[in-house]
Amino acid sequence: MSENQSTPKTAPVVGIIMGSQSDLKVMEAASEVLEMLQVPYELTIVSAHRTPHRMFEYAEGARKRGIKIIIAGAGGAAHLPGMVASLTTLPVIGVPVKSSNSIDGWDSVLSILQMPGGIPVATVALNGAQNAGILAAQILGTTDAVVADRLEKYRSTLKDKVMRSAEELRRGDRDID
Ligand code: RP5
Repeated sequence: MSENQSTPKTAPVVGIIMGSQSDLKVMEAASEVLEMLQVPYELTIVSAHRTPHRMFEYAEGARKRGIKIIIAGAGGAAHLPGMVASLTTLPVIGVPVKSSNSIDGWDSVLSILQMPGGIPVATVALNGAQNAGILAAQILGTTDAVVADRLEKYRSTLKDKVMRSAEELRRGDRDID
């Protein structure tokens, strides 16, 4: 299966898939964080309901193609992450998307979260694609010291930002809208 591979140019180790083009505005947060951490990924659309055979092909072929972790996002009757998890022993991170066919987002969350014993999906928050990307990098970081180091640096930037905001507040530099 040929996939739309984004930067960086080396072979992808994370597969980002989503049920519809309409999920992209949420799911691109996962690709942005992987780009920042220089983790090669691929990104494509695989619908559990509209392209079930493509889903089988993707999930069953992913490991052979060098993918180590799959991030799968879907909304409403969000069966993609769970079904992909049932077809591979690669770790699957599920992103519930609040989509056009979601009632309130809980439908997406529960469809992905409540997996039966034996077939786990690591479910992040509603629209939590950024954390899905970070979690994928953290899993890679268990065996890749370079990625682990980039994650440490990223964490430092988060801490620095909080400390800067706290200092601005202390000095009374707070913006008032
Ligand atoms: C799900 O249905 C997709 O993951 C998407 O979140 C939702 C709506 O899809 P579209 O009708 O916008 O294509 O399968």
